Amino acid sequence: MGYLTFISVAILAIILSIPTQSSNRSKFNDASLNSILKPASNTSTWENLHLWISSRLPSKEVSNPSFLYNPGHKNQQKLSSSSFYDEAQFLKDREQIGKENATIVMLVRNSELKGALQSMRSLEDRFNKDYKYPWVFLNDVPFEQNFIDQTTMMASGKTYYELIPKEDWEMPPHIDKEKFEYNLMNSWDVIYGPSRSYRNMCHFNSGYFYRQKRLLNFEWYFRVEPDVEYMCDFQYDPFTVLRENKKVYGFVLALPDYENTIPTLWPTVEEFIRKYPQYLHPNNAYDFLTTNETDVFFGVENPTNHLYNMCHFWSNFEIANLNFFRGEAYGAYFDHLDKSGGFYYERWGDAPVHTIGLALLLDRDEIHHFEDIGYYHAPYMGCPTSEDVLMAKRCICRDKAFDGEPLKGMEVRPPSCLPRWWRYGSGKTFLNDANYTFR
Ligand SMILES: Nc1nc2c(ncn2[C@@H]2O[C@H](COP(=O)(O)OP(=O)(O)OP(=O)(O)O)[C@@H](O)[C@H]2O)c(=O)[nH]1
Ligand SMILES: *[C@@H]1O[C@H](CO)[C@@H](O)[C@H](O)[C@H]1NC(C)=O
Ligand SMILES: *[C@@H]1O[C@H](CO)[C@@H](O)[C@H](O)[C@H]1NC(C)=O
Ligand SMILES: *[C@@H]1O[C@H](CO)[C@@H](O)[C@H](O)[C@H]1NC(C)=O
Ligand SMILES: *[C@@H]1O[C@H](CO)[C@@H](O)[C@H](O)[C@H]1NC(C)=O
Ligand SMILES: *[C@@H]1O[C@H](CO)[C@@H](O)[C@H](O)[C@H]1NC(C)=O
Ligand SMILES: [Mg+2]
Repeated sequence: MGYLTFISVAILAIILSIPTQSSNRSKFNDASLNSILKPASNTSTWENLHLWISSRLPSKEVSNPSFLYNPGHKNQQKLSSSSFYDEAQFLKDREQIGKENATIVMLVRNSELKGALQSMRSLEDRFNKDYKYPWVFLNDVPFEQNFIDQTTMMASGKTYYELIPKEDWEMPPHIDKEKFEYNLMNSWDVIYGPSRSYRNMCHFNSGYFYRQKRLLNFEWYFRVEPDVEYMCDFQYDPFTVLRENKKVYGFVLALPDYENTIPTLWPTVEEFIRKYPQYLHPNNAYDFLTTNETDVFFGVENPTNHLYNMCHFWSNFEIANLNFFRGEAYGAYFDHLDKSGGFYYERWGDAPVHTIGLALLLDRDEIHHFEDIGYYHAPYMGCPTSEDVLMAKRCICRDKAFDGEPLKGMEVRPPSCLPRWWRYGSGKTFLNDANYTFR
């Protein structure tokens, strides 16, 4: 047995002996152990463990733990159905490899643990295991210990669990409660209309996620939802691609929204445009948002009685720069919308709100369509079409939705807005245009 192996095994024995002395996690004699297993709600399990372990182990072993579960290992403890998992497993090397000032972020409920794990597994396997970007989890109620434990184990990078302050989540005081209740009760025909929490969620995702304290530490975010799937290997760092190509926002799918969720959104946007013309970018994508044609989507009539054609980037997937949202222009835009009350009197989604803000306030060339990522959120999917790309990136594009319904790519089929983006947005371009010179 080599010297280093001996040390590792000795440390293993010490570590394993501590938790196994008791089957009740909340009853350790050592006060510091109790604090690890019942962390203060404002710190993550990972941070507590890291602090505790790093104060006891030589740094070499911490960065290269050799005590993960291995049935072939001589000193492996015996497992039984009542064995509690070994907290030392949290101790993998979570040092970030990716070079960007970036994090993955998921707003999620405790009840969505399984869906969260499935999305995490997919993104870790396809992308993040090679980069180890941290994960930030946001919730309007405290995360349960089980949620923290399982998602921390699924992550390759560090994990942070944040409680959203009440004033960032709940209805702002200027909303007329009676009008709100009345409209809520009378919105059965609106998708997610009668749900209070859905309105809080859309309001939060429109104007508050980027102000959360933990996210102030980062410049870039990758938004992830429970129950989504990434269907190709990334093979590159999308944060780097956006930064190097001077992009601010990246999307995969673009679709029209339901008219009855946002009856007064566009008139409110027009007020904003009149009031703050200085914030509009001269090379904006206004023409992507508006349609003065009767024939909009492959023969589908424009359903609206105003110029907005309902097209939006599907915001359950976003890779973007937080500083855009934290900037003066978006701030003025969000405040204007928020004051109108439409997030609560109607059921404005964060997708059209983000999209209109992006399309008006940015140079349209700062918005990037990721055509090669392969992404599924029920009921739609976007997947590469080139056979070469599909094979090189080991894509497995779904052909059935979770419910068994046939599923086809949503990029150019009705009612996709992507063709509009190519025509009126930033066009259909290749990032490495320089190498495609057609004569
Ligand atoms: N913490 C918390 N997260 C929420 C709440 N409501 C929604 N979310 C999260 O917000 C995101 C969007 O909610 P979804 O229910 O997926 O809404 P959606 O994508 O429009 O609709 P689906 O088709 O059901 O996916 C998801 O990441 C949810 O986990 C809530 O009340 N609390
Ligand atoms: C663990 O300890 C707590 C606090 O002392 C106690 O309430 C709980 O019943 C114990 N659980 C088991 C399984 O012994
Ligand atoms: C967590 O809360 C405790 C008291 O509740 C406080 O002393 C500590 O500074 C907080 N830690 C962080 C990282 O905010
Ligand atoms: C990351 O970005 C944030 C927000 O722009 C900034 O405050 C922070 O200093 C940056 N961190 C690093 C390491 O550059
Ligand atoms: C829309 O088209 C009609 C008829 O072509 C034209 O008169 C009108 O000015 C257009 N409106 C806008 C806002 O472009
Ligand atoms: C284009 O090709 C040249 C060499 O042929 C290479 O150095 C360069 O990195 C390529 N540019 C891009 C954006 O791929
Ligand atoms: Mg969703």
